[in-house]
Amino acid sequence: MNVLNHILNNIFNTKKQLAILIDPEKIRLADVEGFVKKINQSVANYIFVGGSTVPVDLTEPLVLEIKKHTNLPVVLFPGDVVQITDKANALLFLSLLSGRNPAYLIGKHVEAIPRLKETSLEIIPTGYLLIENGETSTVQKVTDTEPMPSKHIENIVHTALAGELLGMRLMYLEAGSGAKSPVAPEIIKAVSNDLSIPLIVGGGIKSRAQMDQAFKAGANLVVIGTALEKNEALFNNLKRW
Ligand code: 1GP
Repeated sequence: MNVLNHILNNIFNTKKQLAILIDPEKIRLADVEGFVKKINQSVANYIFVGGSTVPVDLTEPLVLEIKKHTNLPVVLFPGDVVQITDKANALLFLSLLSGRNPAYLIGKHVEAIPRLKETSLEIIPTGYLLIENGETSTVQKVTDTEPMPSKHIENIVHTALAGELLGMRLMYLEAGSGAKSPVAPEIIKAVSNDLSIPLIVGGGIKSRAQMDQAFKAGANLVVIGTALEKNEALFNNLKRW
């Protein structure tokens, strides 16, 4: 199964898409089965796995455990090279275009090559834009970069387009894990109006209404992580589109 084609086909068929993000540091292996069963009963299309500060060797056992309980594609959303495992279906090969830290623009990617050369993982070049939302996010701390001011919408759009022209196949607008508020609809709308590649939106989405608002503004794929970790009852609102 090719994950990028799957995403593109769904967009072609005007289908909304949801990914549930599981952070290996935030779940015990014993709880994976129950959590994944709830994902299976929801409208989710993908399971993303990753986190900003995941220690070595937590990702692979988690991916294997998830795969025991679902047929959904498992996509790595790594904070660092050590989170790469070929047990997943695909890897978002993220370049932090909002920042100016060369390590997260190209350095980590070079470091990842010895691992990637040995895998058959589907690798999806993905532009990643961290948008400011009033507090310091973990991504900001870990990558030592500044988020893009949310007022500077034109600059956000230009950065996304530069990523597209550089050959990125997906663009991810990120408010930060557990953000107080998600990326503003005006930003999503402006980026999606000009962008030709699929637009992913995540960070701080805590309700069905916020998810629907992101789709209405133009997101093709929404990511929810923290809200479901904290409140599994939210799955009840994700059973149908
Ligand atoms: C974080 O965009 C993802 O990198 C998801 O964010 O955990 O806030 O849902 P939340």
